[in-house]
Amino acid sequence: MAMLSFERKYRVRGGTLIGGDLFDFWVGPFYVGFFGVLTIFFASLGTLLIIYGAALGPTWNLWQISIAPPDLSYGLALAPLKEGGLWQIITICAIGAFVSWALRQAEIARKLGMGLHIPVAFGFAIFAYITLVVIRPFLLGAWGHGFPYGIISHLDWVSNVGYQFLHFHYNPAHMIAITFFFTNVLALALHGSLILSSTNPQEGEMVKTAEHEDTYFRDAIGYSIGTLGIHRLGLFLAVSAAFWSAVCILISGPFWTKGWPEWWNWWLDLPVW
Ligand code: 07D
Ligand code: 07D
Ligand code: U10
Repeated sequence: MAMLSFERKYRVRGGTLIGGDLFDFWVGPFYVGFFGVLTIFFASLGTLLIIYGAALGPTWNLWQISIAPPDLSYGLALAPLKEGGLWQIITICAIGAFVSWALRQAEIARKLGMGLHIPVAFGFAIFAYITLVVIRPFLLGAWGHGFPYGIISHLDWVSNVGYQFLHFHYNPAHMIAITFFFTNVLALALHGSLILSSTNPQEGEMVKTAEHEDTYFRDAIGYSIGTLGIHRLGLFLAVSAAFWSAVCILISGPFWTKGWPEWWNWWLDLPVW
């Protein structure tokens, strides 16, 4: 109830980036806005095209449905619909939907007078996706380097591309990205457990304060990053994971064509030996 009355109070005009008052309304709980309409348009068109692609294909098995990018021989040209053209239009729809979603996040944040942290953070995920299906294929000279849109087929793509570089674990940016992912999990586990341990006490016990939380970590590891700091750290870890993921695939091909284990020869080649 508190939530509903708060929403009523803050459901005010303004904050839109484009379209003025035209789309400045809600449908049920959802804020619409110009970018909400655009999201629905791109997401619906993209989904319908995937369904159309599935109807053309050999299977209705959800796990096996796959919309492949064009053959490498098409280079950076447009391909016929049934030979990768669908993939190209679906890619445009996906980027359109993701970017519109980010801009809708920005409009909602502006309405509420909040910071733009959420759309900026989502921007890193969009950047990773665009790296995979636009920037890297463009640098390699063919849309065929993008990944296919299918649940199992996109896993095959990851494995194949990994083995093209012999042993993808030796990719230094992949190492950094994985370390950020793992650190992010550790940080969320520590934070989630700390908050529950202090704010969800047994019956009859008092809810503890930020001082308890700080003291816990000072006692345990000599330092507390603080209640605001842990959220800054979490955001940094998460966007860094996405950023270094984008870097690790961007350099694979366009900037390094041999196996990744060989990259480490610079160490053996140091003149000090
Ligand atoms: C929990 C938020 C909810 C989102 C969900 C995903 C769809 C796709 C479409 C049938 C954390 C909704 C899924 C709308 C249906 C069709 C055409 C987010 C949460 C529940 N992957 N991937 C998955 C995507 C890439 C990889 C699962 C998307 C890269 C590996 C799901 C993209 C590489 C594994 C999925 C994308 C890669 C997966 C669970 C886009 C490197 C798994 C995702 C747009 C990043 C895991 C069968 C999840 C799995 C898995 C979706 C890109 C690798 C189907 C939308 C090319 C190794 N991926 N993925 O929970 O079980 O995300 O696969 O870039 O093991 Mg993938
Ligand atoms: C791209 C998703 C963007 C999503 C968006 C939103 C919807 C809406 C709607 C739910 C980036 C989509 C939203 C569709 C849904 C509703 C309503 C996120 C993206 C915009 N790897 N590897 C990574 C590990 C190996 C290889 C990244 C680990 C092998 C290749 C990450 C291991 C080989 C590529 C990572 C491991 C190999 C990667 C993925 C372990 C295979 C990439 C995370 C423990 C033999 C990919 C940018 C990511 C990459 C990538 C982790 C193993 C190959 C760091 C932990 C050795 C080819 N791997 N990997 O990028 O960097 O998320 O992509 O062994 O391309 Mg790897
Ligand atoms: C955090 C937090 C915190 C909180 C929090 C949270 C982080 C301490 C205060 C939030 C965290 C959680 C709630 C935890 C769980 C979250 C996750 C694990 C993340 C993953 C999330 C999901 C899997 C859910 C995904 C759901 C989504 C994206 C919603 C889908 C909604 C829509 C598609 C509608 C969007 C509305 C728009 C664009 C505006 C326009 C709307 C309309 C016109 C009306 C609706 C019209 C339709 C539905 C048309 C149909 C078309 C569609 C759906 C497109 C597809 C087409 C098809 C044909 C299928 O720190 O603080 O607490 O809570």
